[in-house]
Amino acid sequence: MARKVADLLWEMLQKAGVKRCYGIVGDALNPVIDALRRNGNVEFVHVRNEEYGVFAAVAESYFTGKPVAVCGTAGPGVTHLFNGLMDARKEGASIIAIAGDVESKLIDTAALEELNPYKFFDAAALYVGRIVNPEQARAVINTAITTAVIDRGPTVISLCGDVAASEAPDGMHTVAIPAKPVLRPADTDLEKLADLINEAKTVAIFGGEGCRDGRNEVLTLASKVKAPVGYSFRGKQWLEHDNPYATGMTGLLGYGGTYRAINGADLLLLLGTDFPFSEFLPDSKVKKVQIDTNPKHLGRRTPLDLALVGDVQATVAALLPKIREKNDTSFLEKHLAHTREFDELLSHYVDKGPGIKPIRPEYLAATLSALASDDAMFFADTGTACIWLARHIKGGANRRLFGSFSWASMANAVPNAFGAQLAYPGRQTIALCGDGGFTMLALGDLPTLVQRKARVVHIILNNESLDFVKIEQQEAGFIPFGVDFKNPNFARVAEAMGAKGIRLEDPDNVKDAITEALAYKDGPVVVDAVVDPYALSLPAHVPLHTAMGYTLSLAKQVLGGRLDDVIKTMERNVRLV
Ligand SMILES: Cc1ncc(C[n+]2csc(CCOP(=O)(O)OP(=O)(O)O)c2C)c(N)n1
Ligand SMILES: [Mg+2]
Repeated sequence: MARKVADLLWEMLQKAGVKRCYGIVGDALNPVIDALRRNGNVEFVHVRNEEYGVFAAVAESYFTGKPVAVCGTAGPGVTHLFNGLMDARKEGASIIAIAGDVESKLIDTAALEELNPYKFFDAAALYVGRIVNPEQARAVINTAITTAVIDRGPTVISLCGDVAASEAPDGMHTVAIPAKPVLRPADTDLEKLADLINEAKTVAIFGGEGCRDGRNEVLTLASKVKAPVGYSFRGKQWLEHDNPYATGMTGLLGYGGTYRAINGADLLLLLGTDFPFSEFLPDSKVKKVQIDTNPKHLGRRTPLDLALVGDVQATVAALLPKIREKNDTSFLEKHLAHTREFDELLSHYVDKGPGIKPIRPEYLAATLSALASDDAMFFADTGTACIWLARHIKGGANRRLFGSFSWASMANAVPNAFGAQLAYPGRQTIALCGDGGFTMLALGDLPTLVQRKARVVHIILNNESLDFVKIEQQEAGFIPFGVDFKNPNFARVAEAMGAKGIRLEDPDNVKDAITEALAYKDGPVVVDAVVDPYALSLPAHVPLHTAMGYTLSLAKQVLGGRLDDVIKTMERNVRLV
């Protein structure tokens, strides 16, 4: 049989390292999926919603560093991909979306399911190619693959069914993918940076995702200049564990001494981070330097004294020999002490947890962290799950944490976990889900996990509310509205779907339930944990007229970096009103 355009597609994707394609088949994609079947080297993962497939692909790509394919077919199936592709764009995952297109003779005729891929994918994709002629295929597929891999983001190949089924042109179809380039600033800029660091009495570091490969270099720099090291949510897994200089996170989810450290230093080094909450970054009192591979990140969150394009590992390695060791540890000690105080504060509801019903999410998360394995992978839904992940799930050299940290979509955790589980079968994979998030996307695809015996541990924070938004509304001085709902017993629903279900209502059972869930080897397990919906929302209990002013004041305090004081206030009041 003659080689088709669709065969060429899978050959090239396979050569680029694609192992899986997540999605749903249909019309324009039928010849494409038939070619996948013939090829036999790329696994098709049928999901019940294309969006779920993209979130799974995002996590697989993020952790393996390899490109992953997703597919959806003409019009409606394609539109379901969109939210996941935005997530891929923001989280930096190499995703190649194969979008079924109407027959080429129908383009621009308002045909059934017709969608203009250029307009539609404009906000999400780094590149959109529409194959309407077999002669274009090699170049378009090559560009989609290399762009996704090198620029780490989503690209789209829009493919008409009739063209996919057409004969492919002869010729070479290899895909040459370069290794990640080493990017380092000019020597003059490195000299300027060394001077700034050597002249500063106190230095603080704030790192993000860009420290993924540069952890050792960053810690060596911190030890040389006695700098406290704070991190963004995406930097947590690279910089928190086994780090004697770690002072925690800042921002709305923050904890620890970082806010004061970065606002109180002479010089702040922003390393590989695009931390978006400018109001937590210092003003001109503190000199600021930013290092990032992406020039668009430089200076957009805060004005800089020096901006360097480079990857953190190569740049800091080149910098280290130019740095004079500092001996004064008092600045570092002060902020480490503050971090320890904060840790004690955070442990309050963990320590008291066994005696409090409904279950405190802090206690649930901390128990999970303690019982999970050293190489567990944790995923959190956007919502309060992120707060508990940030504060109570401890990182480790081989632990991994992921979420929709930059796009902030709901319902990401379970599909993320599924993708990671397929890439690393058998490794402990835990999704901390909101009940809103679970019912939005995860529930519909639970049968997919059952069918594949995918070992995803779902821990549902069953608070019968969109709690994160409830907190947001209160902090902005609104009366909570549109945020409450009723749930079924998710453990029973899970059992009916063929998964293992565990209903958890009593704090005395937290340890046993989590132990049982983590030990389950036969497929997905759903722990339906009925948790305290007021865990972080004291103002809900306060009379309304007081609540307005009070919550506004709380928000301002949080924005002013006084999260510790806010928590102290809550600690003292939450059970009294
Ligand atoms: C797709 C999407 N819709 C809406 C939002 C706004 N939003 C952010 S968090 C949240 C509430 C999440 O509720 P749930 O999953 O129950 O988690 P909880 O905060 O209650 O733990 C909402 C509605 C969003 N980020 N993404
Ligand atoms: Mg909820």
